[in-house]
Amino acid sequence: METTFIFVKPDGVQRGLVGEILNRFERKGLQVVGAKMLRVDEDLAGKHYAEHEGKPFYPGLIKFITSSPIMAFAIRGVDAVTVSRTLIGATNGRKADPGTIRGDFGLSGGFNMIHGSDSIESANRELALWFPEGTLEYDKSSNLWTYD
Ligand code: YYY
Ligand code: MG
Repeated sequence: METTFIFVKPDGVQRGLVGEILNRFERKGLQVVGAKMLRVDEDLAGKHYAEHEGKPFYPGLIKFITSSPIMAFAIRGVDAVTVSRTLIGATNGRKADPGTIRGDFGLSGGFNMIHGSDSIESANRELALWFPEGTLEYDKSSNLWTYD
């Protein structure tokens, strides 16, 4: 089992896509083990996107992420990091495959509705940053019928 970190970005919240997006993770069989809605400040945005500091799109990215509330989730399951990235799709909505979140709902490179950790190391770093209080531990009974 792995736990990964995702958040619905300001465009996804503003467009009323939180339920639609979360549903994709739930129907896949993944388990929600943490959830919170918040307005991201510059400090948290900078720490979260530290790897992109100095890139041309960085200032616009920070402005966007801090512009309006987001909704964050901790998501647990077997290979949760990779499975979540597959559900999310390629960074640019115009290139993302149909059937993925970005492929189904977006046409933008920047306004791409959702973040998902790109590796187990990133997930652990991001979960510590966004859920310092930790995530929940509880049995998901349907796991018995989800994994063989
Ligand atoms: O992991 P992912 O979100 O798919 O992309 P990253 O390469 O980590 O970039 C983070 C974030 O930055 C991306 O979701 C949109 C934005 N961005 C951009 O606006 N323009 C780019 N050329 C690359 C990324
Ligand atoms: Mg990334």
